Amino acid sequence: MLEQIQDSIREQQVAVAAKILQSRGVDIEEVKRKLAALEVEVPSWGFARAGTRFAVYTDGTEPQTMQDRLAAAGLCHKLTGSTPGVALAIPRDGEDCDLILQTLKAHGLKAGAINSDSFNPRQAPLDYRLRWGSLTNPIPEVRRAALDHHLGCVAMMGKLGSRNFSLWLHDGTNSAGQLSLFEQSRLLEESLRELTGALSGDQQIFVEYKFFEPGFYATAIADWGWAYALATKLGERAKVLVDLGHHPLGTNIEQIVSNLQILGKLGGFHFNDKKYADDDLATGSVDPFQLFRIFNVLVEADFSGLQKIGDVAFMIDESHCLKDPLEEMIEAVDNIQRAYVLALSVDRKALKEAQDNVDAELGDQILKNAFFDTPANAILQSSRLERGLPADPLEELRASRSQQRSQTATR
Ligand code: PSV
Ligand code: MN
Repeated sequence: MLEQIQDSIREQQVAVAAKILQSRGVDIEEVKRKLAALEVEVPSWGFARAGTRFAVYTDGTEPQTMQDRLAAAGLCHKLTGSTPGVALAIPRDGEDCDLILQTLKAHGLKAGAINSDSFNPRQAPLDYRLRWGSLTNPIPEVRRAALDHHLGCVAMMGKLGSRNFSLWLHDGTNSAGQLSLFEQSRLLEESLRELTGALSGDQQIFVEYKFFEPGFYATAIADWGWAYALATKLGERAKVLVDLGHHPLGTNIEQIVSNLQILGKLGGFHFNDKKYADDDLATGSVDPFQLFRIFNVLVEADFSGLQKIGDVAFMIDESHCLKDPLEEMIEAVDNIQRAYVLALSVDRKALKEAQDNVDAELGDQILKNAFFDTPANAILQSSRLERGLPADPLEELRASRSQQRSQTATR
């Protein structure tokens, strides 16, 4: 009975949504079609419990192994229908490609970007001396071994059928006397040229930047300008990766996105949200309007033909410290889909006219209408139901977990 009432309310809401969109010159079926085509890549590390620099508060229920993490990713995809690709961190997820492939397949998944994590100390020469960096480490033996690790990751990409190499380096300095800035750049470029030269077929490398941490004085790739310069030097295969958490407070990220699109160098995103620094919170959980503004730019570029949405890699990179990691991942996917629906619901013709007429007030009202007055839930839910997915994946997960708990309790 309750379900029937919910279904009928949903139907009415969808009919209203269709009318609202129609009044803005937007076809709801087109929005649903685009939404269904949006793939969001989830990181294997995001299914584990993360922490701050102070502690990791595990309660024993979190995935510990690659197999556990991919099982959780499989569940995320089953519930959302939108996350078939999983970004892998090497060596954390192991280096046994057959085992990784088998596990991915068992859960209906595919390999996403390969993250060549070279920040965790391991066997010599990649031991404590990684404190001086990886690809810019002034100790030749360490630098070579770090580069070899990256080349090993490229070899794994071939075996796993992964297209994208996500490059983030922990390289940086804490003071001006530690390393010449010129030397840091020279070593970086030399290493990256060899790395990029190893790519083949349609493989690409995404250069990620971050203005601080762990280098607090000068990180090797601190901002989008330098990431762009490197991507340009490295050629066609290299693009820039925008991690939302890697900017100083107040940065206009959507402008960086549009600039990179104009320059033909936007590779993709690491979605997350922040309040103060690289907080790695669920994307859209602190500032959903920022996420909307970013999607607004992406949709405009898609419509104008500058860059198709399908050519952008949508990846999540979050650190799930407090909430249940799988739940927080589903929350993030939902927030991304929501932002996309809202951006697709903008009255583009009216916005263009307002901008041509320098009617800034009207332009802002048009964006605000789309953000605040689009029944996004109804659109998202009906699109999911049409694809045989649960209307609310988070609620579905919670319901199935509580059912499992009560079954175990009565046994
Ligand atoms: C660094 O802060 C980063 O954003 C990079 O993408 C890493 O690969 C990721 O976090 C995982 O810690
Ligand atoms: Mn990142």
